[in-house]
Amino acid sequence: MDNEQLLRRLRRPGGQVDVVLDTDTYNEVDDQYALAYLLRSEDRLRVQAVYAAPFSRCGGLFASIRAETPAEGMEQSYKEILHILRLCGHEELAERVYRGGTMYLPDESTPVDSPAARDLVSRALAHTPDQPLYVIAIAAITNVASALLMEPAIRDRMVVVWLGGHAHDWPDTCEFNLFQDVAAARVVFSSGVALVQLPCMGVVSAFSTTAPELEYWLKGKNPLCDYLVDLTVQDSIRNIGEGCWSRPIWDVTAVAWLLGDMVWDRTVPSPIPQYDGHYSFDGTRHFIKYVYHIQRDALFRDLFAKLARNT
Ligand SMILES: [Ca+2]
Repeated sequence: MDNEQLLRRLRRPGGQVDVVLDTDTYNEVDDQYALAYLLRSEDRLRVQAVYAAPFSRCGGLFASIRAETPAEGMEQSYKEILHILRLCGHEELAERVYRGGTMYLPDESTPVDSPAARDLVSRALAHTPDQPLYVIAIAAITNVASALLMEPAIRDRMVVVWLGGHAHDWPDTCEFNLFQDVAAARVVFSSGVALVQLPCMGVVSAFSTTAPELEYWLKGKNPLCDYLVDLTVQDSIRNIGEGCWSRPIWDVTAVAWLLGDMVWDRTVPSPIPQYDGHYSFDGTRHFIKYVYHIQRDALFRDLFAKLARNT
């Protein structure tokens, strides 16, 4: 696919589109918001399937993470997806929640087989270059990379919106989603798939909230909101401590890219994630969309309004 075709596919879609979500839902607190926001944006986004992604402490590299192994993290995420579906009144989607990989890619040519990767292959093949499947990926990108390795033809039938890595001018790229599975990130960034990157530190880090803000806008609105507020406050006190804290709700921004101009992007050559925690750059590489700014207030306004709804 040449750059002209890539840029055409990377235009933000108008109207309704088909979407799948790849999520390490139990990892932190933000995937839960992202899944609920996706479900409550039904006027624009038709949820086709939800995939549980692996996550883990990576041998102590990310010490506060709640799973020892990727298999444990994926299974916890699978259960949390079902929990959020119940809170959102979308139990009918439970049969389209799929377990993902139980390990990270062993190398850049060997996929990790899983029900999620297989479902992504078959769903993407059922779409077309003009009506692609939108893949919102908010975890280590193992499942998406595996699907691309299993069936390279899906490359031209999907758009991947991935939250991972740090800003390209950040001193390193030792970010959780990227650094757990660098091989998977390298597969996706080199595949030529239409890709939107939302970098964490330096860009999405602006999408932060606080306990008083969450309690003002969400507390007491409905069981979903009460769960999200309690989860965020308790987890923040456990990890950051009592007192003054703020916290990014990272993953919501990947859903928001599909919803309008709350997330601003520009065109850049695809960076090359390296195993040493840095990017390399080559100006002759194919294009991706790179997010450089989040309209923080507009996005929180839309998020809170949708979460606080009673249906
Ligand atoms: Ca996540």
